[in-house]
Amino acid sequence: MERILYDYFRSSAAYRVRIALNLKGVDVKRIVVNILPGIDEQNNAQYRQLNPQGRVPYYTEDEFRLGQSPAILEYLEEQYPVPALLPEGAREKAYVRQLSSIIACDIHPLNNLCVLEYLRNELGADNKAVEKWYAHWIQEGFKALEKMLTANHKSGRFCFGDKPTFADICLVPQLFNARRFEVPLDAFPAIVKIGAECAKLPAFQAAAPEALGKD
Ligand SMILES: N[C@@H](CCC(=O)N[C@@H](CS)C(=O)NCC(=O)O)C(=O)O
Repeated sequence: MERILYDYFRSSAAYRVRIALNLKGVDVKRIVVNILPGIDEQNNAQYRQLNPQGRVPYYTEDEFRLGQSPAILEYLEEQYPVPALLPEGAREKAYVRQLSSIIACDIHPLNNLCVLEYLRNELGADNKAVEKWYAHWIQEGFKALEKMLTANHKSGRFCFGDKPTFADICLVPQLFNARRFEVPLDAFPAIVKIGAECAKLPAFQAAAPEALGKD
């Protein structure tokens, strides 16, 4: 079977999938789709034919094709269950998905490349305004996450207990973005601490944009 990840080193959604694949020890061939503004390989007819949404990540196993990092994570969890990246128990799983969704559904879509380009090109926002927008949505989401990670006894080394889950897989790329755009993180010590724990694991290290270099 040939597994392919259509990927871009600085895509945080693709970064999630790379971490999960590494944690589970699933080998893939990486195909780079350069989404840098001005290059925009995601809009090439050939790529659009494969993935009509024109985004990364996109994951294939022979003829099986899947977009959307949360769907890919769920698929990998079912298909390659060891090590588990969701805890046992319906409520525990739902809690981890809740943390992940704050990032994947509420923070990330507002700060996506095409949204920032729309603010700049269609609505006339300058860089300062775009940076303010970017930081605002990260901080809004992180405020809630920080409270949740400190107000209960569910977190440990990681967002839930002492093993990495989907929540950490979503958190680390979002932290990378926050640092890249110099969003102050002083108000989020629990998030920063968990990020540092994740950074000790080879699976997270190998998935990091800096480990891949500029594609
Ligand atoms: N919800 C999607 C988001 C995918 C997504 O938007 N990826 C970005 C990179 S992080 C992208 O491909 N952007 C291209 C564009 O905005 O044109 C997921 O989680 O996979």
